[in-house]
Order: sequence, then C-alpha cells, then structure tokens
Amino acid sequence: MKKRFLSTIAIAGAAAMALTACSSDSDAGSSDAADGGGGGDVITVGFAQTGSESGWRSANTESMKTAFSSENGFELVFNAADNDTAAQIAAVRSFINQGVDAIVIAPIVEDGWDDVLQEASDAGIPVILEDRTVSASEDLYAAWIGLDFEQEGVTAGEWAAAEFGDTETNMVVLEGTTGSAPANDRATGFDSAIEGTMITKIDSQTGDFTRDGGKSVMEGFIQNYGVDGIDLVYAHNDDMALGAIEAIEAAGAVPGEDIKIISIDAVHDGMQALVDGKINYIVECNPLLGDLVAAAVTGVVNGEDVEAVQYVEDLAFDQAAAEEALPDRKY
Ligand code: GYE
Repeated sequence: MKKRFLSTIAIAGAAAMALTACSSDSDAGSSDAADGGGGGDVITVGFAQTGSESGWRSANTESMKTAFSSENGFELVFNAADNDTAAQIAAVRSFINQGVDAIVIAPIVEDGWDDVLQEASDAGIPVILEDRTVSASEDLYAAWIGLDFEQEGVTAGEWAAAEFGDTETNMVVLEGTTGSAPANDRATGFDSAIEGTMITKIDSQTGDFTRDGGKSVMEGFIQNYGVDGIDLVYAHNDDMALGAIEAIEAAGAVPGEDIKIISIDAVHDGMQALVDGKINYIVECNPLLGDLVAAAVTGVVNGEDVEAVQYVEDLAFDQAAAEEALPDRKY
C-alpha cells in the first residue's frame, strides 16, 4: 500500500530515545510528572495542540483527551496554542523542562521545528507527531500518525474535474493556515487533478481554517469578482466553506447552486450543509486519531517497534452518500 512503511532508522532511534527517557526519569526522581506521581506505570504525555480553529480540531482534541485518559494509564498535559507557532514551540519547551515521558505535537506549520525537536531528542524525550507533518528530519521524531492531505486534494480535484472540467469555470480557493501541511498538500493535490481542464483558479487566499476567516475572505472575493464572476469555491476545510456560505447568502446568491462548493473534513456541520445542498462535495479527513497515537506513545515509551508512518484512510461524500452517513457520524 502506498506510503505505508516501517522506517527502521526512526524505530531504532525511537527505541534508543525511549531507553534514555526511562533512565533519565529514574535519575530525575524528584519529577512527579515523569513518575506519574508514584502511581507505577503512568505515562506522562505533553500534547501541543494547534488551537481550536475548527470543528475538526474539536473532534481531534476530544479523541486525544479520551485516549490519553487517566483510566488508560496516562497523565496528559494539554496545551492549545491558538494557532500561534511561537506559543506552540514554547509549549513543547515547557514539556521538555517538565521532563514528561513523551511529547505529542500537532504542528501548526511545517517549518521551524528543527531546534526544539533536537532539544527533545537531547533530553531523551521521544516525540510523536499527529495530524500535520513537519519538514524537519525524520530522525528527530519517532512516528507520525495522520492523513494523506495530498490525496484529499486529488480526490476533491478529480470530482471538480469530472463535474466542471468541460465548462469554463471560475474557481476561488479558501486556503488553510499558510505554511501548514494540509494547506500546502491540499493545494498541490487539487491543482494536479484539475490540470488541463477548463477550471481557472482566479484567486486563492487564506482563511486560516476558521469560519470567520472563510466568511471574510469570501466577502472580499464577492466584492472583487461579483457573485456572477465566481462559479466554484474550493475550501480547504468545512469551517471555511460554512463561512463562505454565509457570505454568499448575504450577497443574495444561493450556495450550492449559483456558486458550487467543495470542501474537506466531513465534520457534522459540513455534512449537514451537504445534505441541505449548500455544499456539493466533501472529502473526509478523519480526526479520530487518539487511540492510534496513544498506542504509538505506549509502544515508543516501552521500547517496542512502532510503525513510523501511519496513514488513516479517508472517504468522500456527495449529497446522497452524506444523507446515508450523517445519522451515524461520530464527529
Ligand atoms: O482539516 C482543519 C483543521 O490539520 C487536518 O486542521 C487538519 C486540519 C483540518 O483546522 O479543519
């Protein structure tokens, strides 16, 4: 299967780091956090979350908190950085200073992680990435668990190409957070899939993965091109699509009809808008990663072999599929 592989180097590194972590925990002695307060095998985990920008993020945070519960043998130190990269790096440094057993990061952006990851490695604390990726060397983290963002973009783009590729179509794009892996990869995937079609990207700006961001960027697009000058919106997540719907309706047009909308995530509100005909197609991005991440953390801390790259599969929905799926959706 595509891109599903074991990196022996990363695993060897992870095992080594886990061993160092154990010995430094017992050295530290005084660190309650590292010893789980004397409660035996409690694993203390610092989790640096991006923030709370979207419905996807809320579901991801909940999944992580449930998986890293005290009943499951964890002590979770949670930080949400409000989409501020400097604050997120500071949170990771604070986890290192606290001497946690492992650090989990959902990195806001891809770049800028080399130094702090090196510091974690020097301190013997293994790092597991969830959700987004980084550009730093794979040797600096034990595992990554997330989604194939480029494939999500391709799936969205292929649907757009099939539906609108033979007609002149003016498309605007609501990008995710600038520099984030999903914004980069969803753009690349989509662009490759619509190459050679009659779809023209007339504008593309970031709405930061938020509903307000999507709304205000869409208002700007409508001001510049008019509702008649825009045929299609590609939103890098549902929340921005939902914001765009508000802007389109406020301008007196009908979302899903006058202006078609494609988005990514398939969170509950997005799926409801698809069922209501206001969004036309959604590619799923599964936020329920907590159990897989917790299993990876446990494995790494115990010095076991852990799959270094773990992709979770995504579905895609048109209106009929959304109607069928919505009653059983978990997020
Ligand atoms: O699509 C978006 C969230 O990184 C996959 O971040 C995640 C993205 C998700 O804010 O809604």
